[in-house]
Amino acid sequence: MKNLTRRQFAASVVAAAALGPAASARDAFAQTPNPASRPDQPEFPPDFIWGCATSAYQIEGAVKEDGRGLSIWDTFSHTPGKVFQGDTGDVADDSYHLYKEDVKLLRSLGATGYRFSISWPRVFPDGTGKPNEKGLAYYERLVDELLANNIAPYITLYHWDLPQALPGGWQSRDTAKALGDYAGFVAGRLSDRVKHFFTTNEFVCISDVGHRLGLFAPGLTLSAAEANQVRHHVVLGHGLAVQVIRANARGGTLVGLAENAVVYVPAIETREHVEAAHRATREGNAPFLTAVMEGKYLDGYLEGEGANAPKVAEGDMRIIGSPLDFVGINVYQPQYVRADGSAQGYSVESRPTSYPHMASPWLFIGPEAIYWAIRNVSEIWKPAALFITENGCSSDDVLTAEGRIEDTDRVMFLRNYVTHLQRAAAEGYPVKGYFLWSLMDNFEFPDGYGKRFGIHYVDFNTQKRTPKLSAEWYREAIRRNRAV
Ligand code: GBH
Repeated sequence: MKNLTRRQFAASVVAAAALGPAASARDAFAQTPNPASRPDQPEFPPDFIWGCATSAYQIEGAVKEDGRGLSIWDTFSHTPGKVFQGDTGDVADDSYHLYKEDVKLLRSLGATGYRFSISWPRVFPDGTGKPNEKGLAYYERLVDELLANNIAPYITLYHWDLPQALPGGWQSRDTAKALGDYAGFVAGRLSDRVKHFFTTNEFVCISDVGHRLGLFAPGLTLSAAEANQVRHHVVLGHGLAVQVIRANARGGTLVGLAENAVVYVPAIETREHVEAAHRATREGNAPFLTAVMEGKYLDGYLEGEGANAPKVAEGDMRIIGSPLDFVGINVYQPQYVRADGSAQGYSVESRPTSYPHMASPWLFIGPEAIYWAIRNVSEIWKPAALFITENGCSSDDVLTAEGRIEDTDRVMFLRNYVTHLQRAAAEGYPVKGYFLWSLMDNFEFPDGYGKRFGIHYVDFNTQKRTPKLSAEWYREAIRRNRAV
């Protein structure tokens, strides 16, 4: 007993209680707590990166400054009816001017990493051709500010803001090459200070949500065949970016991607359902992550698409499958899967209408998704390293009269997801860092400013940033290097 701190003692009592009525509190005195569960003992590796994520169009504003070109999101957000209440990213969080303040927020959290994206049309206003030095200079200032505060920059090269000037956009194969050239240029200029680059963010949003569902820029509702070709161009662009980054960046630069793979969670953690989750992970992500990790499209995907399957040129798949240094996964919600003895071998469960979600109707709560994302991807493809490149939630945040935001639901969400992240780390999967989405409220694409994902509240009239309760929670988790 006298070797236990009060907190450890309390934890052992709780653990004993969980064993059932037979295990009395007195047994807890006698037990040596499992060292892995000691609250004071960090359970994440000592060099684990704790960060926040943002993206350029969602926070920067300053859309006409210093020679920036237009992106498809400028066009889309200014098209009536496309974004909630006609909101645009014209000003957003004005981070283009307030970036030093934003770095201070990161610093006050104790963050050791910051994942942000580069606006392609700031650097190449026309998408290709002559770079705009003033645009790049902004990112040099931001990177230097981060480094001066001991925060490692993690750069996403493409988070959906395609230069409007590129003819044909993602329907053109040339855009894949343009992405590679742009990414290689930026990495060549910044790799003296930046080690980690993500080529793209979320393939399916670029291709399907933008070109098939029409909910994101450029707002097209193409045929399946055309949309599948867009998918192919996007993964090809990723592969070219990997290659040109490697060719241009200094040695030691690490390249990966940030992908919202569908996360298949075994409905029950038994061997057969775990195997079903593996199969579903490969097949359900066939056009994207599976293609990138394996350098091929699964037969089942091509057969399923039939005449609509993408046209693949000689050599494309080798480019798409360019080896990566790490895989980043954005984790929001689970898909439950179970083995069912059918020809496919598994079924993806439908969701009862009572299944709980956060303020965004699509954001179903399933903290174990973060564990299974890491485990499935690790076991199937064995990447050298993984990052959780996004995780977080929307909440109906209310500023109280005292100026506080008691986002207890977001704290609940984060605490549970990070607990499952901790399980993955404790089991030895090579997860190297976690980037919370998001540092602050921002332009939430079609939801405009109507959905808040930040751990800092932003008053969009004054640009004042206020830490929410969740920011306090995150600071404590970072300080203790464990789920709290
Ligand atoms: C992330 O995507 C984005 O990377 C980030 O920029 C964004 O701010 C964050 O989500 C919060 O939304 O067709 O009904 O599913 C997460 C995955 C996929 C969620 C597309 C929203 C569109 C609505 N997203 N989905 S729906």
